Amino acid sequence: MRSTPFTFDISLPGGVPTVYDGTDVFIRIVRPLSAMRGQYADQEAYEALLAQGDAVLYEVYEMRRPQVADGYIEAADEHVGLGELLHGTSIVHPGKVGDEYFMTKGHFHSVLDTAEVYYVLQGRGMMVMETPEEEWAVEELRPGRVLYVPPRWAHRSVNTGQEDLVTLFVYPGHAGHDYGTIETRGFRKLVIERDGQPTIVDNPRWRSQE
Ligand code: S6P
Ligand code: ZN
Repeated sequence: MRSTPFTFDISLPGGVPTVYDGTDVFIRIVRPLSAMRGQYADQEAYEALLAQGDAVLYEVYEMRRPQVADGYIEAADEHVGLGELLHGTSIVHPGKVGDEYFMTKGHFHSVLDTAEVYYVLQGRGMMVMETPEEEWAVEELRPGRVLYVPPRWAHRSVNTGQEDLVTLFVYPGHAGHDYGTIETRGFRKLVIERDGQPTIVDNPRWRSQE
């Protein structure tokens, strides 16, 4: 793993990073439809789509960074270098489950007090966000836009367009990921297509932390 300055290119359209002198520098995470059980409001549409095949909803390419013992995050069982910045591309494919757009699982950072920056490279979408204090926000994503996700805000990318939604993300190496809270509660807001337009609606299955 590199401990000297390095560069890489992100090919567009597509968002797949290219490194010229290494093959194992990116971690590639692929999330299929089957990894999203219980997350879409229309369970029937979910099962019907899954029956047609386990489509890939999104992919993440994250640059490997040093893993050191003093950066162990117990809550996430992850080892990372304190002071490192994790970064890479997130690619959400276009599509819908019923009238709800393809989206990421979404998460809080295990170290809640860590932020993240997103830069939109391609496509159209929304970032759905909320805090444990039950504030919520939705911001539009379009090429050239930077989104700052402050500490404490859970975040989920939603692809509302016809092509891949490609973002570059950067966040602290010790942040870790808490997926369980969102898996249990869902987000307060959903983004669905209504009259051909992306529309923000209440999640009927959202559960308060109380
Ligand atoms: C990591 C950052 C992104 C997401 C990616 C996939 O903190 O927010 O790299 O991991 O967009 O989303 P998720 O919710 O499956 O991790
Ligand atoms: Zn994150």
